[in-house]
Amino acid sequence: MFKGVLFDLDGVITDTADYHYKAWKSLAEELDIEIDREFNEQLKGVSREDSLDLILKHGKKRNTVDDDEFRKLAEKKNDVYIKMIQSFSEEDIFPGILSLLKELKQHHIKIALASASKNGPLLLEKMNLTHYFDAIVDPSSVALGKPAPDIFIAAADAIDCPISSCIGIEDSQAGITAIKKSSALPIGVGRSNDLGTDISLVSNTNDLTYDFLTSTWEN
Ligand code: B16
Ligand code: MG
Repeated sequence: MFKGVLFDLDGVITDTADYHYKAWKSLAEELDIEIDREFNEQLKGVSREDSLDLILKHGKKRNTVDDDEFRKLAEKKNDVYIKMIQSFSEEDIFPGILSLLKELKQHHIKIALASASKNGPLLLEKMNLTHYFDAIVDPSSVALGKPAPDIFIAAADAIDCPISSCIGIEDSQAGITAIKKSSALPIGVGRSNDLGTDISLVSNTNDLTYDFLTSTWEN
């Protein structure tokens, strides 16, 4: 039986994936770079700096931006994003997530956050979810971001569970790859077109119940 669940945040616990996209899109427009939702699939789960790097390369402008300008652009995107999430509250928790967290607690399953976002702790606070988490990994403490497995391995360590006894839940291509490499069991939130046909998927977080996790684990 699984002993721990490692949660991604943006796109799994709440709808911030869309706010990240909108904040990047507005920055990209200022730089005369066109991005769409299909391109955005590559940005999901990827750190702020790596996302900006991908956008600039996509617009063939990477060489025109020096380190100082790069830092300012990353900060600018974050300022826009922070404004967007100021009003977040319990009402912004995706359907089914609160009851899943409660069920996991009742069954003494450990819970960790494995989000690439430096804003993760702030969002959990705003949604009043911090107390459900036995550990929150600081993404700047791991050597490599998703799709490397580091953050999921660190999350399992932080809750004292062998990684092979953990389930990881993700909405991004980079995150699913990271979970697979870590040897935790992946569950995806999204479409098979984006996340693949070889893992257990839900299209709606309402389907993420303790029974669903158990049956996925046992299959
Ligand atoms: P921040 P997750 C990721 O969070 C997002 O999916 C990704 O779009 C974002 O660039 C990254 O966090 C960094 O976020 O700029 O807030 O530090 O999906 O891993 O929970
Ligand atoms: Mg995500």
